[in-house]
Amino acid sequence: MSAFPNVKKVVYEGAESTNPLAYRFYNAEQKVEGKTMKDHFRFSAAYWHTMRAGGSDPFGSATMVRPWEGNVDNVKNAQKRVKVFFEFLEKMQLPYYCFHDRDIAPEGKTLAESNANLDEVVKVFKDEQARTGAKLLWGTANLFGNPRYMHGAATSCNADVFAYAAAQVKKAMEITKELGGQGYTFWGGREGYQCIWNTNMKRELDNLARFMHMAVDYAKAIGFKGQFYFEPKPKEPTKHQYDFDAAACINFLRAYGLEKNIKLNIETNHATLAGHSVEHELEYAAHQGFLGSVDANTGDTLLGWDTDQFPTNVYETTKMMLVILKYGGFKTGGLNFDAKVRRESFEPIDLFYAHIGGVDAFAKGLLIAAEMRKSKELEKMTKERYSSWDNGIGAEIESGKHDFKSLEKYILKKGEIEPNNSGRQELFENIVNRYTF
Ligand code: XLS
Ligand code: NI
Ligand code: NI
Repeated sequence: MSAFPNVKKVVYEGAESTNPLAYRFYNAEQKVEGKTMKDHFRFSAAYWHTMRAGGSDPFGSATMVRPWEGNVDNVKNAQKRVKVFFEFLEKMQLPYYCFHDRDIAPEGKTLAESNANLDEVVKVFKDEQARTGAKLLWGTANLFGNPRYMHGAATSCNADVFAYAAAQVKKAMEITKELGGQGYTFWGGREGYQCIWNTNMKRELDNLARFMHMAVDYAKAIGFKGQFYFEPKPKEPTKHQYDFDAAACINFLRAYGLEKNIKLNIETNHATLAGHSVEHELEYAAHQGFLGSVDANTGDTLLGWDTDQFPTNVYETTKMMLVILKYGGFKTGGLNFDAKVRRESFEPIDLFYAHIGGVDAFAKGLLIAAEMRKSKELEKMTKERYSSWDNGIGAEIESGKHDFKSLEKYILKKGEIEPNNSGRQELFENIVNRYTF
């Protein structure tokens, strides 16, 4: 029984193709810089959006028509949904997926019931993984949906809530391990605050770190070898999320001794909400040694919230791929489409169009980035811009031979100086366009 009887496997047909259900640039086995496209991207679909987003918004209820959904969200219905998802992954040639515990199985009346529901559904995931070869990129726990998490989870003012969250993450890590998951992600959910008057910020942050240390310890205890990720996001749902951006997350991890165990999962729309670009966040995380994985989506410049749209902007994907290539590509992470179709795009076929657009935007971005790297044109111009550091006084400073006193002496002797050559920003931009169009 197929959920998508009218869709055949989506394959590469080349740039000239006008088939809306084909890839124009993504050719899984094609090698770029010595590695297949499949291995460069490690594309993943997000269970929460692809299977669970109904299209509701603050003004109206769900719009999506999903013929495979039953009337009640019970274990049987959840199991049926898993099969639909894997058919989708297969037809799209997506090798990975990600989930929250509560996306895949209904929450029960007690934790024990929720865990039992998970076990029943995980069985089907295991079978479908074996059948299709698709793999779990990372798992996570939903520590924000249930009203018990209204004040946060690990940063809750209530110790019982912290304990509940710990128990929930324990189980989420167990099923992630059972499914051979390659990572586990912490996204802050409600880890932040709305009002400073009623908030003990230090206590909340100390507890968040305590929580993550417990997770790291438990991974050791059960032999879970996957990579932990921390996902920055500056706002939504709380006014001040503690995981604001890459720099704030890295500071937190270092301050609490978690830097060896946790890397970052950078999301495009979260970067823009923080007032950064995604390439800034990627570059910042990567040069500090924290680039782990990417949640690929995009926001809308005219809307100020996390719209989680599919990425289609080739400029943006080119910039992202330039950073990812520069730092040697993904080791454990991948490109997870943390993106959903619009409320008005309510038919199942739209899930295909959306993911095809995202995949192809990245494939095209990779091809352009690789061309730019091959010619080294921009690299050379940037190197030239910093050339005063390559020898003479610059090289001496960088090798630690100077201090304020010796530099004063140097300048007194040298007299007035020239700042540098022109920054040539416009020329750089024109060169980028030459590769893009
Ligand atoms: C929400 C986050 C979330 C995480 C996983 O904005 O992006 O989807 O990726 O909890
Ligand atoms: Ni995300
Ligand atoms: Ni998001």
